[in-house]
Amino acid sequence: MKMQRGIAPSIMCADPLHLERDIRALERAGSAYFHFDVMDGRFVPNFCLGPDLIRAVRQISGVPADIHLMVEEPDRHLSLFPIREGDVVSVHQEACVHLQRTLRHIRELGAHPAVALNPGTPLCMVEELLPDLDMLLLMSVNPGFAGQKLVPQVLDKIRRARQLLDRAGRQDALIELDGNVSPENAVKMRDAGADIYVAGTSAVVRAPGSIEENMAALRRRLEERD
Ligand code: S6P
Ligand code: MG
Repeated sequence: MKMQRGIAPSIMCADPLHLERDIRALERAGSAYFHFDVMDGRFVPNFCLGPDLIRAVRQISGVPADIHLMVEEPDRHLSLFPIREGDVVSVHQEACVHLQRTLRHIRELGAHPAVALNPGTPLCMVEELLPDLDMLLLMSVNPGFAGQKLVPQVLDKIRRARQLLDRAGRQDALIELDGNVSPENAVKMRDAGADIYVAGTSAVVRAPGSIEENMAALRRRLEERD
């Protein structure tokens, strides 16, 4: 199944006491993916979500999962996740010693393999692996917490990432942006070549306004061309 462009709301930002309500609203509002942040308290200084929560969400929704593993040695945990065809699983370059093997493992499990890069990690760290990945996840904040400010250098990095993928014949591979994706920043990210937008507290989930209104407003901004 081909990967799709669009908005991937961050489930970490949903209201844990009203998770089902938020999931249903996000599905109705046309989420391309649900973005699940998995944190181990080591690779990042926080803990968050896990396979059981993803499994529970899958019982009430068919929206594909976008699993962002912010964990050390992700290979040890991959088989715990309820992966379906069409899902995408991102591992951090900074957390993998044998990254090509990890990407192959993700593909064998039936998901699209993706590499996530911290704001400080240069694109050349994945240059050899462009044939093995279907998506690049460019972090626009340092991972670990919602509600942070954009690291502005990422905008130029998006442009260079697109060129790198195109030159390698990977026009089909997509670029996802994660962190402080406000409507204003999303437009700049789009102009630089972004395809998938992780929408958290800056735009959709736990932002002022209802989930439906916020998703519609973000989509309108992304579709407007000036
Ligand atoms: C951060 C995590 C993200 C957050 C997202 C929240 O480590 O990977 O996916 O959930 O950044 O959105 P916002 O708008 O609060 O930055
Ligand atoms: Mg994330």
